[in-house]
Amino acid sequence: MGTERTGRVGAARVSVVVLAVAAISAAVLLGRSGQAADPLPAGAVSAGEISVDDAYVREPASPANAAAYFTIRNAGSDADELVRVTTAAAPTVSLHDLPGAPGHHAGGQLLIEPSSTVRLAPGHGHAMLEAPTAILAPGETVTLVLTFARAGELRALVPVLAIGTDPPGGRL
Ligand SMILES: [Cu+2]
Repeated sequence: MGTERTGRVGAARVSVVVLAVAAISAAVLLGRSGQAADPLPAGAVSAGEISVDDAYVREPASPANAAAYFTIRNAGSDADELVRVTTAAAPTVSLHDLPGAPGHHAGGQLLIEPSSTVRLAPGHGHAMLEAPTAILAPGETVTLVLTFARAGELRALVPVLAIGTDPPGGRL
């Protein structure tokens, strides 16, 4: 009898220890998620420390060209650069009208400072799909390949939005 009782007490102590360990593990997990950087927005794609979201192509007013817009976030501690954008939907994509480069000029590379966000929006830069070969009608999607100097290639599936509709992320 005595031995049995001791056995039960021992088992009870073990389960208390197990519960305590489980509670500590849960606390550690919660702590980790609580300390995590801002979660990526829905629909974001990422490569390394770079993520892209709120990407869209505006339905073109003329078939000669179409503008793509997106938001780039750099979560890293090093600057990165958007070197080029390509797509199967157009033979040439140029960065135009970039922030800090007034006018509708081809802008070349786009610097993304550490821990910063760059949003391209009407009047604040766009990637221009020149002479697009795809039909860029609302409801269609286009795959853009963004190449960054550090993070490498990032592919974004981008919707074509009808003229006049609000962009993802709202108007700037
Ligand atoms: Cu342009």
